[in-house]
Amino acid sequence: MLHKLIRRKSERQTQSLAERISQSKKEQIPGHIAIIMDGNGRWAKKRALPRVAGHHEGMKTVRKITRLANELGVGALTVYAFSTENWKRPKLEVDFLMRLPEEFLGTYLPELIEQNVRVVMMGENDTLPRHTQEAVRKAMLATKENTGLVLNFALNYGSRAEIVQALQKISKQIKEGTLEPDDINEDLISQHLMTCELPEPDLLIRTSGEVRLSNFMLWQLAYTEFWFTDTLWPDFDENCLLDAVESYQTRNRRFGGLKGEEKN
Ligand code: V07
Repeated sequence: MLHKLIRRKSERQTQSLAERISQSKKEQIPGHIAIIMDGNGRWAKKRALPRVAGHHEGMKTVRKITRLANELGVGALTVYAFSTENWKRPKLEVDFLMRLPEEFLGTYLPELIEQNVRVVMMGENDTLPRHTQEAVRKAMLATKENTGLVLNFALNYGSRAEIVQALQKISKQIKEGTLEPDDINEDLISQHLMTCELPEPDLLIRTSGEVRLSNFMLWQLAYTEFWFTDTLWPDFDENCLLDAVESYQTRNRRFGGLKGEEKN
């Protein structure tokens, strides 16, 4: 009897998740979602576990959210895995974090391939440990022809450094005489950022109650809808993503018919 009750309850929950998914798909799905995955350390602390246990659990959330984003038909998902600021953390924590790409890909690359997901990365590749670079490179190579969700890992990424790098590239072209100062416009700058292949994010999610951008995609987020939640990243599940997407869809509905400047 108890078993039956428990099964019925879990069936109800699965059903309502499936229902929510199909409801969401009837409306505009954000083409690009960007996420600041905060609260892994706090999640661990609450359980008297080491911080790295929170990072590890957070990695499983990346998998879960990637699957749902792909199923919803999201075009690109950018996740902030490691910022240029994160090097200041204790060495042991940094070493652990730098092993996570390998662990993630070692475990989930086959299913990412099966789900037609394309893995890409933005950030400074050269200063990552060799083993991290190799794992990411292999995954990008193995998925480069995939046409489903683009899963973009911001790894050793900082937005100001990205803008500096773009300006350096543009300045060099001017010095060489292949570009005129008057050719500099918003499009040209966008084309020199690490996101040049991706559309701008439609929805930014930050977990764990912090309400700031922390040097994440400053240029690209100019027109993006923001969704902040107190939920810690390891606790962020399918229903949490649907909450964010539904909120985006409600805002979108309110702006129905309005395009571009009128929206702002
Ligand atoms: C990291 C787990 C998610 C929460 C935030 C911090 C910890 C997945 C990756 C990853 C990166 C590149 C890649 C494949 C997977 C990752 C770091 C940290 C450094 F190609 N999760 N995750 N990388 N965390």
